[in-house]
Amino acid sequence: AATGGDTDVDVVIVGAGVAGMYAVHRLRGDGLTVQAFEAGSDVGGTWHHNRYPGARCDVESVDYSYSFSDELQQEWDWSERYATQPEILRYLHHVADRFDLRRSIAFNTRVTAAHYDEAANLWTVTTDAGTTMTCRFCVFASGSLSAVNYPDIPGRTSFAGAVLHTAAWPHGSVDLTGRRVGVIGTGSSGIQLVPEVAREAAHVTVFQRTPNYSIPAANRPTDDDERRAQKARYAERRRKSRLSGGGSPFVPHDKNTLEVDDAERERVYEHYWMLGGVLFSKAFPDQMRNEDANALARDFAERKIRAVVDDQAVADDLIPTDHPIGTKRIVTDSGYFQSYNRDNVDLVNLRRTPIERITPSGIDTADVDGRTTAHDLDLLVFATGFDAVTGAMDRIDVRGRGGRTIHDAWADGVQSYLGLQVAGFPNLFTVNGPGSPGVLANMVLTSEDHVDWIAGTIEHLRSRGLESIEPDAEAEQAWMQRCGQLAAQTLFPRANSWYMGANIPGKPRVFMLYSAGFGKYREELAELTDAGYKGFQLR
Ligand code: NA7
Repeated sequence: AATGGDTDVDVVIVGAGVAGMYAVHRLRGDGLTVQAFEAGSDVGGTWHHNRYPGARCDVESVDYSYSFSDELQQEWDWSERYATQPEILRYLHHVADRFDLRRSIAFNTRVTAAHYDEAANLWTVTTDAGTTMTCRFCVFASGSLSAVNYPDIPGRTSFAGAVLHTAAWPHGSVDLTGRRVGVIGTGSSGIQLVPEVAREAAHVTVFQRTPNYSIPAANRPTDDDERRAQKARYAERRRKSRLSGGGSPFVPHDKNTLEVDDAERERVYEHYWMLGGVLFSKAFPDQMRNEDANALARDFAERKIRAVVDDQAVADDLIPTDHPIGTKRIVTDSGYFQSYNRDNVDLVNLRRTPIERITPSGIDTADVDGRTTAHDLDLLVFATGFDAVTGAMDRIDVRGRGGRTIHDAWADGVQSYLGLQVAGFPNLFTVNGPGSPGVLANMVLTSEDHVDWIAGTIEHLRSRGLESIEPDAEAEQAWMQRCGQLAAQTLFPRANSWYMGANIPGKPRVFMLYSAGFGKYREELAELTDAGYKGFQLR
C-alpha cells in the first residue's frame, strides 16, 4: 500500500453511490490503493435502489451531476430538466465505465464492521461476503438517505400480497394493471409515485399521516440550444452553485417578505413557484427564518393546492397544518394533487382515522365513530423513508479508540466535526456526515467537496509523515453546538422531520445538519483547514 505497506489497502470506501464513486476515482488517482464495498449489485446508490415509478431528483440534472471532469460535463446530454431515475442511473453507469471505477468496487457486499486497532493504527473492515481487509483510512460514503425505514405497524408482516418499499424497489417492471395498491407515506417518494401508479392501477389508496407541501417540478425536455448555452457557461454555473446556499445557481429575491407590497410579493411567489420544486424555498431570504414571512408563503401554497383539487374537503386534508413550509423537505412533484381528482384515487387521513393494523388482505383503520374500515389491497407500498443522515453508519458495527461504537458516540445526540470526522475515530472520514450541509444542498457537489477535502488531508498527512487525524472532542462539541444555534435561527426545528430525527422512534431530536448554507460552510471549512487543521489533532 502506498502509505506504508502494513495494510491490505490504503483506503476502504463504504458505498459506491455518487460519493463513493468519486472517492474511488479521486483517491485512486492520487496513487492510493483503494477498495470500495457496495451492498447493491452495481454503482449508483440512491439511484440504484430507488427505482419506483416517478423517481426523480429534486435538483436539476444540469446541476445534479459531477463537476470534476469538464470533458464529462461537456459530453453528457440530459434529456429533461429533472431527469428520471433511469436516466440518472445511466449517467452514473457511464461515469463508472468512463473512469473504469468498477475494478475497485466489490458489489453485493455489505460492510458489517469496521474496527480500529489503536496499537497498529489501522482499521479492519469486515463484510457479509466474508471479506476482512485492513486499511489506514476508512471513507464512509454510505449515504444520507439509504438506511431504509419500515415503521413498526402492527401486523406488518402479515399482509398476503406483495410488499414493496420505494427505496428497495425491485429491478424489472412491477405489473400494477388491475391491482389495488396501498401507499403508506407522503414524502417525496410517495408523492412522486402516486400519479404514476394511479395511471396504471385499478385503485390507489394513499395513507397520509402528515400532509406535505409539494410544488410542481415545472419539468420539460431540454433542447440543443439550451444545452449548448448551459455548457458554454458551465464553469460559471458551478462557481455560483458553490457560493450558494443550496448548491445550485439560484438566489432569493433581494428584499425580505414584508418589505415588498402585496402585488410584488405575489409576483415573486409566482416566479419562484414556476421555477419548480424546492426552489420555492428561496423566494425571500427570510422565508425560512421568520414565521410571519413563512405564513404568507404557506398561504400562497395553500391557494395553489385548492386551485387544482376539485373536492375542497379532500384539499382540506392535503393542506399541511403542522409545519412551516420548507421545514420538511418540499416535494418536487408531477401532478400529485391532481391525482385526487381521479375516480381511482382515495386519500385516508391517518390523523383522523389511524391505522389499527395491517392484515392479510389490506389495512384496517379506526373510524371516528369507533368502527373499523378494512381497505382491501393487492399490493402494499411503503414510502416511509429513511433513518436519515446517521442511520447507515449506525447500522454498522463501527468501533473506534477503546472499542467505543459509533452507536454509543451518537446515543445522546449526534457528534461530528464538520460532518467529516468523529472524535475517537482516527482516520475515519464521513462524506456528507452530520454537521455538514449534506442533504440541504446539491449532494453531488457536497460529495465532491468532501472527497476532495479527504484526499487533500490524506496527502497532507503523507507528505509530512503523519499517521493520523481526528477531531478534538471540544472542537467537535463546539461545532455541533454551533449547528444547533444556526438551526435555532431558522424554522427547521419546528417540524417533526427526518432532518430532526423525528421519524425514527427513540432517535435523539437534534437538527443534524449545518444550515447556514453550502457556500458559507465551504468558507468555514477552508479557513479551518488553512489555519493548520484547526480543531483536529494530527499525529
Ligand atoms: P420521507 O420524506 O421521510 O417520507 C416518509 C413518509 O412516510 C412521510 O409521509 C411519513 O409521515 C410517512 N410515515 C413514516 N412512518 C409512518 C407510519 N408509521 N405511518 C404512516 N406514515 C408513516 O421519505 P421519502 O422517501 O419520501 O423522502 C426522503 C427524502 O429523499 C426526500 O425528502 C428527498 O430529499 C429525497 P410523517 O411525515 O413522518 O408523519
